[in-house]
Amino acid sequence: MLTMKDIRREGDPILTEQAMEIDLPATEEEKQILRDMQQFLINSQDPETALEYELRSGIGIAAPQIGIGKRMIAVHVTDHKGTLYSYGIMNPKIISHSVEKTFLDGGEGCLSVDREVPGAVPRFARITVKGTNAEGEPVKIRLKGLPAIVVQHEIDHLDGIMFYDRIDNEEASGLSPLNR
Ligand code: UDB
Ligand code: ZN
Repeated sequence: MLTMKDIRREGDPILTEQAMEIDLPATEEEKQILRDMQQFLINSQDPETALEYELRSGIGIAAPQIGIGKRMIAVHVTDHKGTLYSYGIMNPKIISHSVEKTFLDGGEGCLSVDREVPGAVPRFARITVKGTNAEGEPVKIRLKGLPAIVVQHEIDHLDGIMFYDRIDNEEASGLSPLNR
């Protein structure tokens, strides 16, 4: 079972590296890692399990965060209407997105970051994502709102990008290069 001690923290080089595409069909080991990531999110959202193992309540996780430089993400998140969006995706790719941007009020945090970093993180309001699930089936998912933000945050981890790299901070040092 994955716990917080498996989570790589800020400063670990794997969090700033590009993750590798997964050769398909995925190996049984790769599929199991994806299921373990999904189970971590479920466990972390279960009040009793979270308390027992001191888990932060996670809504998404990317393989580099557990030390695996491969393109896999898991999300397990409920939107404002109470609909559950639960996916494990290999080689996720945003194939289209809105021009409109959105951001979380109160900014973003990260399981790999043990401090608060204030500031709005611009994200596409709507995305379409393609990839392959843990069963090896192709998936194509349209998302908006919080689930869309989570998927963008997780795909950024596969590209070595942290949420604070996208904060537009005009006062300190001009716009972040990622927003230009
Ligand atoms: C999270 N959770 O899981 F807007 F009901 C964060 C942590 C780091 C605070 C645990 C979170 O933002 N929960 C949340 C947000 C809402 C409404 C709500 C619950 N992550 C996952 C992560 O670090 N993955 O790499 C950070 C999120 C920030 C934006 C999307 C992912
Ligand atoms: Zn994160």
